[in-house]
Amino acid sequence: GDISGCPFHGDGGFRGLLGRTNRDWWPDSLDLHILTQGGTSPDPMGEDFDYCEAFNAVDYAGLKADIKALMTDSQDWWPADYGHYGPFFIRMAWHAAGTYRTGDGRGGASSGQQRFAPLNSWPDNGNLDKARRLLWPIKQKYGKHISWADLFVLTGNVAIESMGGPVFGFGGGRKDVYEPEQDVYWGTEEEWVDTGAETRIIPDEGKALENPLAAIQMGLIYVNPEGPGGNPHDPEGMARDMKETFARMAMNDEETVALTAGGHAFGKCHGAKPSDTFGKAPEAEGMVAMGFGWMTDPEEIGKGHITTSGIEGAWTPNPTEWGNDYFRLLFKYEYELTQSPAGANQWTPINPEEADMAPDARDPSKKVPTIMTTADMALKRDPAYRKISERFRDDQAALDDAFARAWFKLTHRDMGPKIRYLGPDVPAEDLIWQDPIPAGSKPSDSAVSDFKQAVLDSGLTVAELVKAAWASASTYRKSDHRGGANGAHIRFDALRNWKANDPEELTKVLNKLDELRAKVSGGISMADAIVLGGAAAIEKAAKDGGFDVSVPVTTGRGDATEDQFDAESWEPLEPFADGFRNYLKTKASVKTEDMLIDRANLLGLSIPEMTVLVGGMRALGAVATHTEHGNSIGVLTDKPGTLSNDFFVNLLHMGTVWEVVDESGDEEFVGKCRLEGHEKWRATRTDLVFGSNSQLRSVAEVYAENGNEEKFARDFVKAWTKVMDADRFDLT
Ligand code: HEB
Repeated sequence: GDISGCPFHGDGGFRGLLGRTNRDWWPDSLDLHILTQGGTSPDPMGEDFDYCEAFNAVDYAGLKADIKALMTDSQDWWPADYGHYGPFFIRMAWHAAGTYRTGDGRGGASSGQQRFAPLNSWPDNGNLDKARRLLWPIKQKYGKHISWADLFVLTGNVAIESMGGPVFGFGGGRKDVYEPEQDVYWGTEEEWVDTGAETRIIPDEGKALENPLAAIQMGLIYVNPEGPGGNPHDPEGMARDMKETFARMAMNDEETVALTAGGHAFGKCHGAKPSDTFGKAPEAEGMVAMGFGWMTDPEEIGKGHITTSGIEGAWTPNPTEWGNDYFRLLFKYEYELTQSPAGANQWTPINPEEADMAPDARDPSKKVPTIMTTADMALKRDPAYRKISERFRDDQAALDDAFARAWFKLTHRDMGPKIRYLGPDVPAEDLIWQDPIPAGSKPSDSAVSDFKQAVLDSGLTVAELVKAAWASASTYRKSDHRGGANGAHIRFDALRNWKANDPEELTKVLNKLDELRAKVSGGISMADAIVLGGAAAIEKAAKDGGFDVSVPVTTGRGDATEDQFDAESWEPLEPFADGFRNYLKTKASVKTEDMLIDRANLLGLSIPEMTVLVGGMRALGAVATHTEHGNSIGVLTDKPGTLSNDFFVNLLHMGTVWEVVDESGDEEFVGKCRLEGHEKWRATRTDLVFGSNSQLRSVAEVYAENGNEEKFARDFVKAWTKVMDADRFDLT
């Protein structure tokens, strides 16, 4: 991928890592932050709670039956359109999952974030607060055995099934969190979509959608249903926005068409009244609203006078039944641009037959016109979408299959490998986007020690071996549980040739490891060999530093085959910066040290773990070759390849003064002898931040202190092992 794939590449501006945060949107909201200071967890279930065990003990059939019964158990405080909550719940599940983006793997359904700000108050999530509250009695009944996150998705599935729609399967295992995620960048705009946030793709002005964002305006899940920036007269722009945003959700054109048409086979849009007659979003509401937002006069609710998107009407004559009416009507009629009672742009069929009209949501005896949004119209106005739509119109079975599969992918995309799925409805079929890996086997202890010895005798350096193991394991991201050392995907061209990996060197190392593992009796998988090579190197480096530490390796990794590997889907995993290897491809729209923090977060590391890893890897010489000072930048030691705390000692040494290397644009620094002025070291922002930032400095000091040398070595090995094992879901 080129720079456009960089999750931090914007349109030239400079921004903070997190953009606009909850505190910026709602300065008055209660600050619970101070209670999690010092690492105290907000999770009431405690550390010992095992959600997998709890889920596996759930009365799954009873749970599904209760959810199904709820579909038609209309409540006066929020009556079901057509007497069926199914469509409403599908939208809830889709919006829970639809925040996923490939750029950094964040968003998605897997932690139940729709319960928290900002998502609970996104304009696009309007009235979904009611959907979640309808589910509370069921959540309460099944308690710890079903997480909110799982319940959202399962309810979407049951909704589809209960209306006769096709479902591919369900995997549970989404453990709830009890706080808003703070690591997700949602953009910098200071307005929401409904109060003036600009659309993010304007080709005429050279404006492209900033990575990793996948939504077209602040507060939307994907596109603006009324058209680009609300303009219904730009069919090309509409299709362009849909293609761009859905691609960032890992969906191709066929999946996009199937999902949109399949989803809109159900339910209706709500735009009965101008939206200024409705209350604020939940996060901004008064206390008596008890977490609800978008308050409507109860009498109006009873009459069905609801406004959500502002668009008004159903897509089909049978909004609670799966079928092909959506495509039938889309192609049968010419549609004209009209306005909803709330003033939104929408499309209405010209001269519809009575039988093609929809029932009123509260009064089945009354007939109302159906509608299409501008986004729906793209499915026939855009040539590529149209071809797919026509095929689906004429082949119901093809639509059934495509919708079921795309829905399953949508709702499970961020769960990682299939081994993380729980429950009786997990489909047997392996899917390429799950990054399947064959089961590995465990080599004998003697095979492992023979192999490690052979590696040390091979002439490969400590730095080379450590870099290779890091290149493999550090692809992991906890946001969607993809990447990692398991599978040995690093040996495929697409990954091996990432610039961060020093491809030539890595190729040499991998070839050597491959050759050596073949000589060991019983065999060792390539994935294990890469990790064992790193372990052997670190043990040697520790010994050279005077520490007798062993680096534990849990073998049993498997090797993915080429046909289990979808190279394109791995593109967003390429590191554009990896502070651990002191690598930076190009200056980005965030500070280089921000990118270290981001990567540490995706690896699941704490501040001390991040710190000790950086210091250790620098001492080992495991830095990428990317500047003229390639192999030495940040390596603040005169004995590289030895595991020592020299990086911290020398970084904090008062005998050194640092200066910016002018032509580096503030990215590179030279450390000079304070007394004599000669050059001692070269370093990057990622290095100096451990001396300049007061909090990181306090941790760096610990590792530089006399008496902590061995602690440094042991902490390094522990953090290293954590990264190597980050994707070992087979171990627990
Ligand atoms: Fe949808 C609804 C748009 C996709 C499913 N949507 C809706 C609405 C709108 C829309 C505007 C209305 C809301 C209210 O309430 O008002 N979508 C849209 C767009 C897109 C979409 C623009 C992209 C293209 N969907 C989708 C998907 C799905 C869906 C993918 C799934 C799969 N939706 C849905 C549903 C509904 C909706 C089911 C209904 C809901 C109710 O009824 O409540």
